[in-house]
Amino acid sequence: MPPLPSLPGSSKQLRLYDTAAGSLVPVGPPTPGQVRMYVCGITPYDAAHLGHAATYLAFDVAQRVWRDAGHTVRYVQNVTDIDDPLLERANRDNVDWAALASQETQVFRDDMAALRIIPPEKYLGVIESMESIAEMVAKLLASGAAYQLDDGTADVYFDIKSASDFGYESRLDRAMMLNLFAERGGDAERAGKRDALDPLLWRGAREGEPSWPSSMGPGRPGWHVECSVIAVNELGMDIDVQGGGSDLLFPHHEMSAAHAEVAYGTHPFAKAYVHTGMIAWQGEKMSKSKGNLVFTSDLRRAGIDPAVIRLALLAGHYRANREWTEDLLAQAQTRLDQWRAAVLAVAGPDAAPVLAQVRENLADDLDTPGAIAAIDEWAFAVIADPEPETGSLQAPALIADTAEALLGISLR
Ligand code: 5CA
Ligand code: ZN
Repeated sequence: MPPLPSLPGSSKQLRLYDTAAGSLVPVGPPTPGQVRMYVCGITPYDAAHLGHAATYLAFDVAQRVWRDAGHTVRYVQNVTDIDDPLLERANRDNVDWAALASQETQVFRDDMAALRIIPPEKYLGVIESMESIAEMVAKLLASGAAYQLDDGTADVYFDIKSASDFGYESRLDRAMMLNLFAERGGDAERAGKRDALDPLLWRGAREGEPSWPSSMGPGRPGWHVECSVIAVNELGMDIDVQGGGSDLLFPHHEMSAAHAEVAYGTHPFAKAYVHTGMIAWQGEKMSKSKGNLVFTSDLRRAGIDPAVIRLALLAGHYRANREWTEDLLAQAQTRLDQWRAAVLAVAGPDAAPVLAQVRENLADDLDTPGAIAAIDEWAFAVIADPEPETGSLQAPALIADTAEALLGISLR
């Protein structure tokens, strides 16, 4: 748990862009209470890259705003510790898939800690949640919302027509859904499915693949159902935020919400569906499958202060698709040096308006560039006039606390 200084006053109600509504919506109660958030975790077949870091940072800033508003935050994340990409990588590299998963999960957790990301109360793996996942699939099967293929595989699919308002989260047309489904692991062409978009819920055991017992027969879960089960088991339905990168909107988040809504007969799965933009490098989305990656752990090993990485990523808005550059890192280093130098001053311009501005910016859909600009302005004023005749003696400490509590940047 990173240090979280308390600040005078409090943040106002956070507004975030909800993909399902297509607009900003208030998230969390208007007065101090509880916020429940589920964010999709990593598939640990490779080290975490800066795209992952950017996504978890966005939800970290949200959590900081909620805490500053006086809320308690219940936050859970899964770990996709069994899935096709993990098995494929383990096979390619001739390593044990379970060892690979636990090793990369540890690197990820260390990265998150170094970046001062407030950890979720639980990281839950698919394997440790297997019994509940199998129960959920069995329940969907028993209710007729899922069906088992009779081609000898015993694979189970979710019938998307059982979800009365399927598509409400992503609001895409069918052609677009089919495109994304094919691009992101779906099997539209599979014979025997009721609808090409029906997603896999349970994959019957295959030769050479790990499997777990269930009432459907031995096998392992499809991807989307793990997040429905882990989220609902830990946090219940009608959570405040389901979060992740924009690459998860369809089919993953749409399907996770639909599974849970159909299984529990209540609606919605989440009050707000929040999606971060994609970090690109060398012109293309950073992705494990493409291999154009900058790893957080490599930057750390090269001696780069994690606060610089954090500041570099926060310099862009979380919803914008944006390019990672060396320049971004250099600018963040300069900024951090300036901020650290400025808070060493004996006095500075009143910091209360800066805190108010940072809060205003962050409550407005996490405008971190705006919040950073507010602190820049204060720091430039101090650097321009380090020995002001009038100035607040409390200001440097309040600026340091503001940066630490709300942006996770330690200036001391
Ligand atoms: N385990 C699943 C979710 S259940 C998964 O998508 N894992 S992941 O390792 O591929 O991605 C973890 C998170 O990082 C997801 O929220 C994903 O949307 C996000 N992410 C992946 N690549 C990028 C990127 N280039 N920029 C921003 N976020 C990204
Ligand atoms: Zn997920």
